[in-house]
Amino acid sequence: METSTALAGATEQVVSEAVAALERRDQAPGRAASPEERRRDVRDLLKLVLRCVQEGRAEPITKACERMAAGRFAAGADIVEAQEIFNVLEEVLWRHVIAIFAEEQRIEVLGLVNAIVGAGKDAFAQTYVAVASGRGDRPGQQLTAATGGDGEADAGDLPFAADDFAGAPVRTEVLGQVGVIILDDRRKRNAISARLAHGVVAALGGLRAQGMRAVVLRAAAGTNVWSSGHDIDELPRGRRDPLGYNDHIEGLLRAVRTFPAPVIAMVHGTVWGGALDLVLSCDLVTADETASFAITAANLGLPYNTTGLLHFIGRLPINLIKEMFFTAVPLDAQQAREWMVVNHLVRSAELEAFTFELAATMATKSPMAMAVIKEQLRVLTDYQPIAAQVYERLQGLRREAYDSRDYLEGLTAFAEKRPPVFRGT
Ligand code: KGA
Repeated sequence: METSTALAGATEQVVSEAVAALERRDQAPGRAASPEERRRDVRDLLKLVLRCVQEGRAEPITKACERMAAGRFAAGADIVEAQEIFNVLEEVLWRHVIAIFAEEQRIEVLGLVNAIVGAGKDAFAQTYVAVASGRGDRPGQQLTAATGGDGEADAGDLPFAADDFAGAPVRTEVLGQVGVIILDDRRKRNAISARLAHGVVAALGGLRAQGMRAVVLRAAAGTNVWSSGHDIDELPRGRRDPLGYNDHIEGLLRAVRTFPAPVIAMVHGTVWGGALDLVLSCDLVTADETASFAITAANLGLPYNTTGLLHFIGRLPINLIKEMFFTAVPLDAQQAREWMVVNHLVRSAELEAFTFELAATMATKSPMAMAVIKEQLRVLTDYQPIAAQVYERLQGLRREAYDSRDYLEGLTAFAEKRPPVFRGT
């Protein structure tokens, strides 16, 4: 079947499903586009994707997305809202590709569509950030703010404003000098979507501005999943690093790690995949008996990034890391305590009181000393110098994995709610 014709036949359905999904996702009052605007945006983007599929090249979408980003910035539009259109369209197209095509052709078209949407999304983000940094008149554009001696930018280098994420599934509270960040996306079990990640970063920015001396990062009460990890629907479908430096989850980890006061992960419930990287990026972990921790990259066929592996190496024994990565079996709370994944394991009924008391104690200590010590420890433990060719070799190996059929199979199996069948190709 001719690929672009087959996809074009599904245009109306794809547009309607994407618009409906965007409406379900965006509950930000006063910020959301009208349904007509959404329909127009989705339709325009889909047209570009189809043109690229037909021409077999990504240039039409990258050029158009660069223009679109400049226009959106000039109109004061939110980058996340625009990025959501790419994410949703990718997700909906993905379902249609699975329904329309079979076997080899399905894999090929999935790879093609995702490379095209990914190229458009990258072009959009890069142009938006470039325009924003050139103009210098937008609240969130401290794009080149403080970089450490190691060259790693802090949360301020992220391309969005602290007040840009009113619709994120994240809430904050303030208890004296302790800030609390609450993950609250029950529908997706606190999956780390771009929206949730940006919401946490924005919340950290807000709490920092209020001079909070310690932060507790927790899931909303009453949930039994602390976080289900990276939002799998937002992972690129091959031909693109799923955990690149500019990926939202990476920005979130950097924001936590560089926050100039202690961040305590308070864990009630299960922690999956990239959410474990987030928990371990916090300075301390408290947990109750419902907590468990799994790293499920091997279930998805996903090659974890080198920075992420260094986070684990800096925090856990290598034999534990290997067992967790190779089996994807969760560590229960007791095992997590024994392996020192958690600092304190306390009964559910006492978790909040215990954690807030710990945070309150820290809040009485010298904020300057704590900020400096935290930064020293981060720099000393994070960085393992590796030669350029070694890093490039690792990237090459990873690329073979994320360009593989197994990776697409892992993602497809998750979407189809079935166990993956990996073939090692
Ligand atoms: N991303 C996107 N959607 C997710 C999700 C995720 N990580 N986790 C859950 N969902 C969706 C799921 O598809 C379902 O959608 C809804 O959330 C409720 O999930 O309602 P829908 O449209 O069908 P579910 O499975 O019904 O809830 P549950 O029975 O309470 O089970 C919760 C868990 C967390 C156990 C289950 O959802 C699960 O196994 N999720 C995936 C966990 C995982 O493997 N995460 C790793 C993601 O990868 C990652 O972080 C990286 C970077 N990695 O591993 O390298």
